[in-house]
Amino acid sequence: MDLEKSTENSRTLKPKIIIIGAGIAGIAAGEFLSRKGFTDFQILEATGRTGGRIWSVSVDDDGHKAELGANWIHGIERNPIFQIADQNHLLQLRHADHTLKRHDLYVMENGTRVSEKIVKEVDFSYGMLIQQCEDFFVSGIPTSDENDSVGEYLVSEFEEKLDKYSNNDRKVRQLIFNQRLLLECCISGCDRLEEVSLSEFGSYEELPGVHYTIPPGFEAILEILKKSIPEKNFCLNKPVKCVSWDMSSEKTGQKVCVECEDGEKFYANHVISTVSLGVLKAACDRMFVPPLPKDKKEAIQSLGFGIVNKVILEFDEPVVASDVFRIHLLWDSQENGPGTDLRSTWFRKMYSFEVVHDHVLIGDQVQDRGTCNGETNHIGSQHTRQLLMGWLSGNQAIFMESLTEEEIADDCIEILKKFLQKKDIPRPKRVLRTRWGSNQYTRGSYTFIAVGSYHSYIDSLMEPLTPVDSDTPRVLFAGEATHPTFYSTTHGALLSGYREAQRIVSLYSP
Ligand code: 6YU
Repeated sequence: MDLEKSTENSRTLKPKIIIIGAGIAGIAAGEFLSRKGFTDFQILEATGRTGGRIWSVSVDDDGHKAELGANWIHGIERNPIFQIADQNHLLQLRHADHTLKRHDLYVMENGTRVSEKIVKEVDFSYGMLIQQCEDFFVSGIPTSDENDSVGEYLVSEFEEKLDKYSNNDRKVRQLIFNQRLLLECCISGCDRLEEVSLSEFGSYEELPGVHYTIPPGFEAILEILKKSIPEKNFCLNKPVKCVSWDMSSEKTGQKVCVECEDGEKFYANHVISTVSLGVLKAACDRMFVPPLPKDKKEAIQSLGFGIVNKVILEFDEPVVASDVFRIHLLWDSQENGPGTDLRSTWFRKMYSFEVVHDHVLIGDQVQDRGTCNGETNHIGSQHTRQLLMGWLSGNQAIFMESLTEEEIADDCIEILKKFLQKKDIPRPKRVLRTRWGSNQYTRGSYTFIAVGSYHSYIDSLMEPLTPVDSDTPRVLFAGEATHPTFYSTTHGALLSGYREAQRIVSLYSP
């Protein structure tokens, strides 16, 4: 019998589907399939937990959470994550005016505080320059071939703006600008902005509206999506080794074989892969048989996938004054070149410490003085715990992964002593740090369009694999890296999961 014809007939039946990865893209795909009555699917997840790069951990017994991965809902309008959070009352603890009650400090290495007026002036110029970077893509303005990086553009344009300042005034502005570059590296997910394509920078679409955190934890979004997926459809601790996508199984009429590291095989009509771009970069050659087409491999190799890590310090007593939200670290200089001793410089890539939780313990009771976006009240001098969080990216971020928690604590104490000009910073009770770079099932944090790659590569990345003798997509690709405008975000990942599930559903709809 003509196998393809038999498959065409079976299109009236519900197919068997394998989803690789239980991050938000995989869970969204499963939720969409369930909603459409496609119940015959399995989500194979390599690790022992669902969520992938969404990972909320409890920091006490009172429900306070710290985010090891995704932190903010990036914008409100048209953001499906915001819609889920809002409809399910996950943002109720939020107080819109919280940040008005606390302020940021901008401090130089010698402890000198920089005036808000200068910061605002630099921020204004910096914001204009970022806008200009985006305009190259948005308005189709060509960039110069030799100088197509966000880093080079920002540095050379800012140099010009600095021309009218001299001495200390110039130095302070330069330090604020340098600090903004470190922050931008974390936003873009790169080591240096010289890696980020200027011509493609504006392809990322920023959604309007504020950036919320989710007080019960970002994982609460996943719990809501997971409600429509039966538990039996999840298969944890099942790392997939190989996807054979041009294999005919006459017995089953199903065409894709997914082989796991433990040797177990799953046969399916369709597979949705949601593994990260980092995993694809490291493993795509051995993961797909036959090999991926040339243009997809080129896209995988060329698109950027950087490392962003967090360092979270839990103190048993307040370190930062209760009216401070964030300390911006204005380092004197960056020592990033080859041969730099990372052991003595890694922390210079951290651009701030922010207070993520600050609560007072009165006997057995806990009163919030403010989560990331929470309310701040002065409640006297009872026992106060404080959580500070720092971010860093690139080589320094991967180096930090190799340090012990004691070493990280030692270095952070020195930073706080220096910038706060305090002799007596207590030892943190706990250090939590992420290791997204060495996590073998992530191999980095999120996608950016690197110099030499193109936004159109995302189209190649998401293109399904269809055997030559067929018109039926067998392996489909979702995950944040496959969203054309919202790459690097949770909403991009979620929408990509819906998109690929819909692609399958539409094959079976009359
Ligand atoms: C957001 C935010 N946020 C901070 C940090 C990180 C990320 N993001 P997953 O990897 O989750 O799932 C795949 C699963 O597959 C996983 O469970 C694996 O274990 C499994 N797997 C792998 N291999 C397997 C195998 N062989 N077999 C079986 N299973 C396997 N997003 O919306 N707000 O604040 C941040 C942030 C530190 C690490 C973020 C944020 C990114 C999201 O977390 C991420 O996109 C999604 O969770 C990915 O979900 P997924 O399902 O696709 O993969 C140029 C330019 C400008 C553009 N950039 C602007 C940027 C704004 C975003 N950046 C800031 C991000 C922060 C702060």
